Amino acid sequence: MKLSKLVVGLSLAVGFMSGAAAQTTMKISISIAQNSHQGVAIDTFAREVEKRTAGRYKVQPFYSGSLGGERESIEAVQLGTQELTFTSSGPVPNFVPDAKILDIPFLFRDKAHARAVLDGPIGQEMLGKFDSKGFKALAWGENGIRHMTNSKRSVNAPEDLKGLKMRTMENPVHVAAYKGLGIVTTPMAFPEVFTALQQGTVDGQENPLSVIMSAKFDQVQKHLSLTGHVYSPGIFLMNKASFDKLSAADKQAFLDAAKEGVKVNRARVDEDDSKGVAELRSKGMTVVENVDKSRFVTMLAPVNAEFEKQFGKANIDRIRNVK
Ligand code: EAX
Repeated sequence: MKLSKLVVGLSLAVGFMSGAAAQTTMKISISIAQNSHQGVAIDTFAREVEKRTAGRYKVQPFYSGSLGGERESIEAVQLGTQELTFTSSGPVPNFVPDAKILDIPFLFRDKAHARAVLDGPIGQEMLGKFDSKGFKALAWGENGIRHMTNSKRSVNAPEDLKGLKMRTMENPVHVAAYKGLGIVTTPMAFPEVFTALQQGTVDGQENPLSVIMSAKFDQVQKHLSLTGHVYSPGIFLMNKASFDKLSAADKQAFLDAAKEGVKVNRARVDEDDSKGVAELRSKGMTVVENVDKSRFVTMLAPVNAEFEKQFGKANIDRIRNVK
């Protein structure tokens, strides 16, 4: 055994013998199942925090919205009744309005573009905007590229969406855009979606393949169209006061642990995207793979003009122009 390992082992043992008085347990939550791209993110984060702080901090993961949906979890993190959450950007603009710009449909060319933006100066600046709202945003992760499902008909073109009743995230940009596509929008927290689809309260919903599979929406939805209409960022959020209390070294440990979580999170999204269509077909879904996205973009022109006014065309172009 290496001497360093022996020293760590001994100090841990001493820690336990003295009652390990310094151990702090924190909660982290996701709204979807453990067996998912978000599950691996928080499980890895928890393991890495424990390892990197030599067990002084323990992170307890909660899955499937057992602590509430994403909006409720973000609220709890802001208040400090829960230290951490991994969430999609869906309800984030209700807390940090500047983040709205990231949810514009067809803003990113693909995942590589989105990752480059989020990991680059624009994404890092955006993480800083959470500070004044009671959060420490540890890192951008990924929810994925969103596609539409419904129980009524194959969607090949935007005209097919007219009158479809769809659950949307509680996100003002999404709601405006989907209305522009003729969809009847019903914002709803994620934990309620399966039942709403099952009971026919809504006809459809939209989510990345990772979410569609982990939530087993194939059991309650017949049609999937690879609309790829919007990229959905994920984010590791921590209560600001809880983060500020950490030593400089522990702060770094939490930031690094989040980075490790993001790595496996993105790798799982890639895996899900590559096997998703075959898997969902094998479960009985009808999949339209070749969707003419330009027709959706054209239909969204008036809504996009509105977004340009609201967020500034230069700010949107800055994102679009990242190579
Ligand atoms: O974060 O609410 C949603 O549709 C989200 O994409 C999902 O809960 C995963």
